[in-house]
Amino acid sequence: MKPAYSSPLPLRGVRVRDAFWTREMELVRTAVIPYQWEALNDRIPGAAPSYWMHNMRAAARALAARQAGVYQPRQKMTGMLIAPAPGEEPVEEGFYGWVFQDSDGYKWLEAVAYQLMIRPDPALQDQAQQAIDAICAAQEEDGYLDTYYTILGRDKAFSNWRDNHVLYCFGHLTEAAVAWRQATGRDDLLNAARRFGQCIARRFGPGKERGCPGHEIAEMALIRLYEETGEEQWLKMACFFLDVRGTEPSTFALEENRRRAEQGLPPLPVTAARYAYHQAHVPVRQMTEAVGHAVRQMYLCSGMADAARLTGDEAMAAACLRLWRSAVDEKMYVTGGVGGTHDGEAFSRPFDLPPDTAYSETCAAIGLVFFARRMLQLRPDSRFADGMELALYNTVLSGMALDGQSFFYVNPLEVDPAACETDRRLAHVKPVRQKWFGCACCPPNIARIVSSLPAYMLTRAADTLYVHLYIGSDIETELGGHSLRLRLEADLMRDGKIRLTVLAGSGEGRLAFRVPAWTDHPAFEAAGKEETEENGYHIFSGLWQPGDTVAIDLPMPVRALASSPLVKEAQDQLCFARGPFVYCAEETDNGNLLHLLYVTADAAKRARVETREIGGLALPCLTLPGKRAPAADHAPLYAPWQPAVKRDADIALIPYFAWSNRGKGEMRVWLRQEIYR
Ligand code: FUB
Ligand code: ZN
Repeated sequence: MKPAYSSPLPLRGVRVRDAFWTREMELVRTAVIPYQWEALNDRIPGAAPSYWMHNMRAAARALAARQAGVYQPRQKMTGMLIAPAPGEEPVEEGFYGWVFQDSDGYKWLEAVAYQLMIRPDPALQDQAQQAIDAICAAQEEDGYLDTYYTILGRDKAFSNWRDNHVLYCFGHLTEAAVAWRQATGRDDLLNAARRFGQCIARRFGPGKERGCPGHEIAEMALIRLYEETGEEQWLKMACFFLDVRGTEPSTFALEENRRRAEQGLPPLPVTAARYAYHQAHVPVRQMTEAVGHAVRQMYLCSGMADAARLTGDEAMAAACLRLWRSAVDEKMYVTGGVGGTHDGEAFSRPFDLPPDTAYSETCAAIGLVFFARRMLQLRPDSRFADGMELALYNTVLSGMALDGQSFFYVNPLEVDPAACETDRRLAHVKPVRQKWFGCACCPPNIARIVSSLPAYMLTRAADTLYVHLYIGSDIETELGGHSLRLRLEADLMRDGKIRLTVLAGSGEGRLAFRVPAWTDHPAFEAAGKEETEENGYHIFSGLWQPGDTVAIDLPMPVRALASSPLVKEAQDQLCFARGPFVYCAEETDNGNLLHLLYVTADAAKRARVETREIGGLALPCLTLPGKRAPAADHAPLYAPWQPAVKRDADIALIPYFAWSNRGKGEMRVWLRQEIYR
């Protein structure tokens, strides 16, 4: 029987009450969102300026000047980062930053909206309203809304969808607009998104000009707009963008050649490799491998999965499954990160997962979480939730310092600060988090995903509630047409003992609990209910009434993980994990030269789990028995082989997401394996 599609619960229906995640969500509310507002207004000393508010105001000025017939752009459109000349101040009328700078503030607004759904905060709402007023003032008469083009040359507004992120900004605007309406009931931002959408639709669509986003996100955003408003045109627009992608004649090729013609250059042939970066090398239903820019690929997959669910498009769903397998079974780091190469911030070849030169962008891991949730909606299968959880607890969180005031864009699995600081091959890898970035896509993306955590925890089909993530929470839902109030008690930082209690209401239906890949011998108990297992979910069915409980025990042994023999860089190395957390060794605890540490798989069984404080947070850390090889200072570079006399060493490991919160030092996820012969 085909499982019914499921939907996330409305955010207001789930209140997170979890020792770990409540703190993360509170951190985002109290520290990250205020910090990012300062960043958007260029008030963080020593941080790269954002120019977000500046650009909104400059666009409004440009519009007024255009109306008065005195508008003259002062800068050239280069498609690259625009910054004031050294020693000069930004001019009021100028655009600064990347072409997609607008999206940073949209993501911030989306995060604010989610937080307002959790708890009203008039001061924060006012601040967001200021941002929205600035956005609306920057919108053109015909609905166009992209400060880059409004300031630098509206006549070119639709000339380069491949590179210039117009639809990326539109997508983020739309996501924020839907969240804002859900949080406040206000339509101001939604109308701005609709007007921009209509402006695009007047020119592009079936029977009009063809085009699709060079950086995906509009697809899933349009589907959200459709689901929020019921206005079918947005679903159609999303499907149009998906259908155009990868078909001939390539719209990107046309744009490229149009620009070349403008410069008097001959047209270039279209090569599949060139377009793979944008996932425009084949039509979406024929895609088999996750390729190109990793964030783009994950966002595309998310839009495809949404479209497959809403249109029942089996070929699209099958392509999503192939892309999932490629991304997760062949190209994902053990930390849930994706994008193995900094060359194009992209997916590399299958099994090419170098730990030190990894890209593993925070946004790409966030994209994987988006994709996973949408796959779960299509078909509840615990493997999607396993991937989602891995990315969330490790790479997504590693993107932000424990105090919420600095961020990683790239999330390596091995760091030697001296190498990062001197070796240009590692220029993208930072040993410490940055206050802000010229390209600041990741920090506000973390804010919006953490603030909307409940959207990933549970989904509901007509008669089944799926618990995908074990995060303590109070849940209001419907089951079999009746309202239920449930309490889920969980604390995966401590252990895998979970309890669900029906607090109020009664209803007939199924409660489905994920059996995580990280547990062994799990136990599920609920008196008087029928039990089944389906696609990695333990399901109890029956009539649920107040006082009913489900007791779950998910043992969380420390696990030693090895990688496929095809991952060259991780051979004969082990990494340790417990529950959803992957661990790493840091110099602070173990001294430098972490490559000289040796472990055995057996050490997992002898590991001690101890709570230690890192960055003010009590975290479950591991101590393993291992060895350290000597590092003789004056040893010759090469010498006849002799057995190294390794000494016993206790190896201290901390959760990967918490690395680099105690100053600069080496870090390693994969540790060398001591091989006994
Ligand atoms: O291009 C917009 C965003 O900036 C991408 O998603 C990130 O990878 C960064 O390049
Ligand atoms: Zn990013």
